[in-house]
Amino acid sequence: MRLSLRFVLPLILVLAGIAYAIAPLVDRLTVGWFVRDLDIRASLIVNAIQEPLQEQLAAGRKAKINEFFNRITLDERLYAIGYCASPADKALASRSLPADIRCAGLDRWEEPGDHLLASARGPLHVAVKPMASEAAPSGRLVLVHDMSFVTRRSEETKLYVFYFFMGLAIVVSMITVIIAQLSWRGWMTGMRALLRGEGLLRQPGSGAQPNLPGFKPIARDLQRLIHELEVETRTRDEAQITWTPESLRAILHGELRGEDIIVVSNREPYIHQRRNNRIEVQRPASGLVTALEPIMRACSGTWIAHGSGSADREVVDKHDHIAVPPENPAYQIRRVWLTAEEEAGYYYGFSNEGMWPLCHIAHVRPTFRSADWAQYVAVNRKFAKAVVSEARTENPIVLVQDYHFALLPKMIREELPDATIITFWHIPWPNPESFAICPWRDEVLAGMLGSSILGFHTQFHCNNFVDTVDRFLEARVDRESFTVSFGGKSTAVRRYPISIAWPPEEEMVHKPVPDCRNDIRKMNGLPPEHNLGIGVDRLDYTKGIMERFRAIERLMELNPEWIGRFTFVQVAAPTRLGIEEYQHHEAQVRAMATRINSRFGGQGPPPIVLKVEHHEPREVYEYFRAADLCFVSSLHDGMNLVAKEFVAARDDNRGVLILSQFTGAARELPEALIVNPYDADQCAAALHLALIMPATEQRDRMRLMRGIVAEFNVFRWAGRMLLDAAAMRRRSRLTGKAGSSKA
Ligand code: GDG
Repeated sequence: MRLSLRFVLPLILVLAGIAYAIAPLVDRLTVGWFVRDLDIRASLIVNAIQEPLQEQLAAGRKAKINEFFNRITLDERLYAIGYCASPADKALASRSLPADIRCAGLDRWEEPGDHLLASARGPLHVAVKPMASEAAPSGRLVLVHDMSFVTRRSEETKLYVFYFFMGLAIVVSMITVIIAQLSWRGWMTGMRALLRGEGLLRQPGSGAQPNLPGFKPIARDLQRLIHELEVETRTRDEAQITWTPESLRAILHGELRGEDIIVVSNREPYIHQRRNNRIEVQRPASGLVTALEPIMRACSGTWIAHGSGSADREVVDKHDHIAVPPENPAYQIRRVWLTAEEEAGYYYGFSNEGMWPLCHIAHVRPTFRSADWAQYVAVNRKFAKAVVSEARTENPIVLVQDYHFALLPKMIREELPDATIITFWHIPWPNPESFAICPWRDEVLAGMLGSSILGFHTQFHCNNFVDTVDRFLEARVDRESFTVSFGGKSTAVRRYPISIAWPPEEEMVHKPVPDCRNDIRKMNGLPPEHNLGIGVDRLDYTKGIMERFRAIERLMELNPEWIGRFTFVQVAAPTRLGIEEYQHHEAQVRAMATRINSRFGGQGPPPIVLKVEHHEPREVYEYFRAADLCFVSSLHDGMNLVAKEFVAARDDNRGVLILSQFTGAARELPEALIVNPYDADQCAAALHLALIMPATEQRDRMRLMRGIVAEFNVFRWAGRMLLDAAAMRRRSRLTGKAGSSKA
């Protein structure tokens, strides 16, 4: 309809203009025709009355002649008639002859021209005709015709011309609009389908999508071209951008028009704890928080998370908001309160006894309970409500974090169909056989597929996810574009390797490396030049801490020269203590450290210093800077940020990273000593190699790794997702649907 108006109105205006312009022309033409007719008519009248008039003139009956003329002018059109014998005479004429017409001035009416005379009655036409006969008295006849009928007809003609052009405009525009609409619809249907990457290439009958044969030859090429252009633009843009908080902000304000970002995660970035009548702010040990906190500082917005601190309720406003970071607020946390039952079922139960072991190959069996599942569903619903209440527009950008919220994307999509939902899965995704263990596997998958974009750290995990969907759901999987269409929506499955902020905060690295080395050694009762290794992890069985200790033990066995000369400090942040498996694991780790220390620690410093307590990030960095090596031995890890943090901390280009091949980070940091944590001998050899590695080799390896972490920092991670979200929103506007495109 809008299209029709946009087309018809200008057309009508143009044609009205044309009609307006040609009306005077038509007018002049018709007047010309009528004047010629009146001239002919005048000649006819003269011929007709000539004889009787001459008889009367010859008889000298002037009164009769006037009477005769008055009779003739009863004719509707002949207004007046007169006879002039010579220019000096007075005219014999009907009563109606205008005073302006006198015998003396008849010559003027014989000259070429329209011969029009204005009068109160309207325009008059004056024709002067000589009497033709030579025998009888000569002279000239003046015939005055009433032209008002010509004016009337001319007006009517103008009106007809105007109506004609209007009618023509309407008919032409209607025909054009109908034709345009038909072909436009066809094109739009084709283009939309094409831009959604579907439909046109399928055979008739294979689905509900239109099959437009006209597009077939170009569809695949066009689709590929769009994809390539997108990838190329993204790659070029990505490579050209120096990824900083500022560039991220620029994307947010440019590409995403300053949209608000809502992050949802279980763990909050700042926890308020009451200790000895004081409220302390703690930064939790969490890779997710480490990665997302600088993003939120750059982007502002709202971070929705479980308020788990003992003093959390005391510090929020009446909307459960608190501005953070405390020293320099940049964004707000919206705290969601959970009951003990909810936390037990949703967090400890389904998330950490079910999903966590399900997704990690760490040989711990997942435990699934229906009561936990019920709480998981309820808590996901609770967070969905929080998202809706925090959304300021109908199409916010929501970043859903991790396996605690597999159902959340679908729940948000139901309430905010136009939202752009980016879900990031921070842990690995298992193969379909392993995932099949989950009794609610279909619900979990359907929930995740409410996302517009679903991100994993590695392509391997993306592949596993797509294979799982393909195996268990009635979904369409496109392996070329890596999208899954399910329930009328499509989800892009993408690889976004996470990272850390670069450069690291000044506060983390301002203490010089020699000072860190001295202070940390002194603090742990170690000699100044003692060889030091570091491990920093949550006390989680997936981190391979026991395998790490086993490798240290093996090092002492194979290379006893390190006994008393090498100590490994393990910073182990307590985690998930409500779960039996974790309590058991902690006990095993403690026992193992004690056993190894008693075996090799007799003659001096112990091989292992185990610190099961929370450390602030600044202290963690001090350990990184003090150490000769860092050992990351995860049995399975989505990425592992500790490895990247160690690299970031070493601005002196020293230190060796030993890294498990089962971490996502191992794909990005091949200059680390890559090991299989299950192979104690290999790990012991790597420890030995690290301890004897020349400074030059350490520097070469560290420089390369620092280059990678600097370039692929966390701002790039978030920026890539937001750029993809922006492209998706642009594409959705084009195809007429935001958030997630219709399948
Ligand atoms: C998940 C995935 C993925 C450790 N101890 C303390 C402490 N930390 C910090 C480290 C690091 C973070 O915690 C741990 O990050 P990771 O990446 O190693 O591991 P997860 O917590 O399991 O994270 C993982 C990550 O999500 C991001 O996607 O890489 O694969 O499992 O920043 O420094 N921090 C503090 N005190 C400690 O005692 N403050």
